[in-house]
Amino acid sequence: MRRCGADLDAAAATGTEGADTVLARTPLTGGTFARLPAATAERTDAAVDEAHRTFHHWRTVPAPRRGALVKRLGELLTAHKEDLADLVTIEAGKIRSEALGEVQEMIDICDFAVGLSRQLYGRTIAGERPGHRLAETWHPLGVVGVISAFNFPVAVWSWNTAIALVCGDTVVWKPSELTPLTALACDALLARAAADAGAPPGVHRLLLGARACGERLIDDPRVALVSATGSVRMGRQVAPRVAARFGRCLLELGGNNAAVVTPSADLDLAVRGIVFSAAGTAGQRCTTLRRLIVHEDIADRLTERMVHAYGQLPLGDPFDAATLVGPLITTAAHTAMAEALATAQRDGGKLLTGGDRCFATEAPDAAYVRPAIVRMPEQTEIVRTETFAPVLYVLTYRTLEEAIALHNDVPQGLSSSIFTQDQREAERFLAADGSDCGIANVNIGTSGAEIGGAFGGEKETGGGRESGSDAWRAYMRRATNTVNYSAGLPLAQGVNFL
Ligand code: UN1
Repeated sequence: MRRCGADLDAAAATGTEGADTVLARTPLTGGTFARLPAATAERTDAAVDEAHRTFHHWRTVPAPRRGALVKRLGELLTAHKEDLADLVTIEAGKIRSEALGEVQEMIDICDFAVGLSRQLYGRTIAGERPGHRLAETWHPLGVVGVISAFNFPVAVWSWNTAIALVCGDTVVWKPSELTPLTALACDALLARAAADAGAPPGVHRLLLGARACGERLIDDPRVALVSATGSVRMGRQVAPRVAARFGRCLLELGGNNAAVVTPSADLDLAVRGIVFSAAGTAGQRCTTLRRLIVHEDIADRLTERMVHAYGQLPLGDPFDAATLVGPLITTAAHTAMAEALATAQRDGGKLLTGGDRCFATEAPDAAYVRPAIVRMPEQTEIVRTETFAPVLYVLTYRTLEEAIALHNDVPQGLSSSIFTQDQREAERFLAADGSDCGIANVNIGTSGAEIGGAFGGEKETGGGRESGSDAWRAYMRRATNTVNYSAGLPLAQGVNFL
């Protein structure tokens, strides 16, 4: 077993976190190494104020010129890909390849947004009156408040920011308190891109801070859209507050993603897809595979192979090229995982592998934990709950109807997949009465979506869509235009008046 990187421990600062301080820390050791001033209420208001003032100019800049800013950002992200990936590993604990992948996701969304900056299409509509033209136009919306989580500390920001900027919006970003350095780096790169592209610096403001700062941001009536990624608990608080002032929300909350594995599945491919989705990123993606719904005839064979594959997963220092599983974000995440495993076992679940903590002596403040697989007799409450850690629950089914019912019988609705070589089964899973998730895949796992599709999910996942496809529409306001170029004034619906 390799040692985890403990060298940062030496640089770890002591001291406690207060409302006026954000600590830079690393899950590699659990140590802190810098203290940063948190945004005060005044700074939060000033940031929104500047973004709001800048919006009034930015919305008049032609969209392709706004695209030039995002193009420059993409170039800078490409130039600094390695450095940013280092920060992602240091602050979020991602293995090298996934950290690089996260930065690539940012570069990809910049490309997408640049193309989009020439394609913010409205449409003309067949009107019912002669001499009239009916059309719709998309206009910039306003200030977008972006609240992001630790697990994708930069990619989710970039999905929102790249799209918002080409849409003519300005952005105020409150990142997770756990990842302030990646946020500072992104903010600095965007500031440089703005200077290079001749865009005003106020298109983007960063707020490092804790809950109070986020609350002030979401309550500010000048923030037209709050795009928040995080837990269902957070979403439950944000949504009604924003709704109370008739603001818009885009929510990307918890997932409890499942894969159905049918008897016809290619098991070699399924095992690889399942292991990446369930144990990759140490189980800390919104899209992480948390439930495996396997046909009873292949359940023993598949779980045996899964347990074997889990036994081969190198756990340790995410900077080591051979490591596939890095640390959990905090020791509290390990506590939550241990509690979930205990509950599952009380419910009759059988722990097949994992759950044990490693390197506890070398790095007592870090949480290196072996990904776990638990075979469950049924879908109990703990299985229906998202635990943000690498726990995979295995359930069995007899008929596809039963599998789909089990699949959908959870409060969350983000991502899903089916492993099958039977086209009928695949199509059934993708149909209107199949998976109820925002993402439904065939023969790949639940995680690792490309940026080109709309990303998000239903039910307690919050209903928002970010990233590709036409998700940009959430960042704009739609105006319906009726233009009368005739000398008459016929009224719609045949109404006569005057
Ligand atoms: C998240 O976990 O919040 O599909 C985002 C994926 C990544 C994005 C995950 N592209 O797993």
